[in-house]
Amino acid sequence: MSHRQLLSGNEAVALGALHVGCARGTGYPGTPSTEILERFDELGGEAEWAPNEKVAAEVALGVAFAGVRAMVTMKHVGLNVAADVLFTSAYSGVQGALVFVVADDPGLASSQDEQDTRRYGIAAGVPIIEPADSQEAYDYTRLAFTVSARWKTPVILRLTTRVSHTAAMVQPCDAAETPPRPHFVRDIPGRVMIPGHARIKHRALRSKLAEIQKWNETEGPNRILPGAAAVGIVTCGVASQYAREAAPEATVLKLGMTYPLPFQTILGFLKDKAKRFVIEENDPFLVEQIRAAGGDVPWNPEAFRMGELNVARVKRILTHDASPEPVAPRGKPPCLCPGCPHAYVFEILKKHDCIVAGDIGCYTLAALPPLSAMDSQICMGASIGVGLGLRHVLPEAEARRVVSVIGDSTFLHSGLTGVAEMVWNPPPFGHVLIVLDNQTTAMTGQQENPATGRRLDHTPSPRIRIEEVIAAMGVKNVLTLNPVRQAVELDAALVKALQTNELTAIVARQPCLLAARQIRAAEQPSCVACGTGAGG
Ligand SMILES: Cc1ncc(C[n+]2csc(CCOP(=O)(O)OP(=O)(O)O)c2C)c(N)n1
Ligand code: SF4
Repeated sequence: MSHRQLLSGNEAVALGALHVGCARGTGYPGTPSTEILERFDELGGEAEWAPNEKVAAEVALGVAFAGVRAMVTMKHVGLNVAADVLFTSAYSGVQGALVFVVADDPGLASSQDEQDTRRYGIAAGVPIIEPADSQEAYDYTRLAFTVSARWKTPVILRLTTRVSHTAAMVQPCDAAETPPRPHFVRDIPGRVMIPGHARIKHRALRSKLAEIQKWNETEGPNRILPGAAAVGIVTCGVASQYAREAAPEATVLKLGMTYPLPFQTILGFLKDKAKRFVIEENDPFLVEQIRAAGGDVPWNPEAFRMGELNVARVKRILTHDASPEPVAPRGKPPCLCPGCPHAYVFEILKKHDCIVAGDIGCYTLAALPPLSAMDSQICMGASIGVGLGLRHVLPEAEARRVVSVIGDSTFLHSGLTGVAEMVWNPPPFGHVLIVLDNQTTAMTGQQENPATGRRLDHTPSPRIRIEEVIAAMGVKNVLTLNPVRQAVELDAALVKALQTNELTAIVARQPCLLAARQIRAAEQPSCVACGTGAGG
């Protein structure tokens, strides 16, 4: 008998994927999903960070086309980047199995929006499975692979922050599955999605979904937790835990597969209940569908669509308590670490009153006081396009102050096409791009990226030189400067660039303070091993 283990939901997903014979895990870091692939690697699984979520999903799809099992991990906004792959892979289907593990962030603990991944499942026609705790994260990961392999379709395993990060006991299965052997079977009409093929595959997808729905009615991971007949709660994911604690007397229908929904089961459950509720985190995804199917369930007040739920908030829903919710005490605002190399760059940008089209990373904290030196941040890679847009239309004096600022990981995630735009459609007064290369993906916990020269497990890989790529794409003036030791030169270079009508890119390279030791150790292991310190 395997030992019970204390695991976070993310760790349980990694273990489940390993035990079900997942041949490769791919992904791009993003809270709250990041630890899944790191754990999968530690457990001996084949894992890689890809430059972005779209590429990660494409690699995983290729693995699944080879007849074996693949998972791709990301945070909710990552699925926006990978959405093109999601939608069409639902048509092509897979030969082996493909699970999109997507972690939502209700309450925006660490994200730029609060979107609900389940909308993607319904839009793309991809089944969704939602665990409520670590045991289910383990079990449902296995189930997601099984459903994917059986119906040859991608499946979304939707996690939320509390499920991903809360640790609970997990009883793993005794027998790990023997993975299938990779083998390519040609299927041109099935995988080349020209319109003639795609029309047929769309019909096939709808038939598959109808079959999966039937299966979900009878064999799906849905449970009725008995209680008093008067109150019926339909729920899923972590919200089911809060619902049970808030109303221990209620009868609960806990749904494990939330698309396609088992409507007969749900309507049958609701039939004899005097009071009916739907408790779910984020959007009214279940409510909308149940009402559309004829279920008489109330809308919850709009306030409960935002933020995480908890037992107290669920009690409010159940008692129709519309009084103002207590305001949580304000925590200490986050800030750049003292001595962070990013701060040196933003001091200079602030000094020259630059209009900064910013991006996502640790450096986004420069938008907050005391620096207050970033003017926009929308999504990964947007700094370059937004900066160019501003430069195109602002009056000269303002246009010349616009600078796009992006981190190294973000640049390789989705900045390259911004540079293509900059070279292709340059604004009349040129543009200035600053890449903050701190040689790590600091914000999500120091993951490697294609410019660090190391892979997910920190072993060496070819390194992409950002300045060489930018120069090769046609930017005329490309400089690399150390923002800490060459702050004066950086200041002068910026002033000069703002005055020309040319394109300038400055790579500001200095390791993140917190990652510097590991970077030195990885680059000069012998110095660290002998205790003299890197470069000493
Ligand atoms: C589409 C998408 N994927 C992932 C994330 C999570 N995320 C935010 S910033 C970031 C990368 C930050 O690295 P870098 O640009 O090198 O800046 P640093 O934090 O090192 O300063 C990641 C992975 C996100 N916000 N959006
Ligand atoms: S973790 Fe690194 S990049 Fe982030 S604020 Fe601290 S020093 Fe700067």
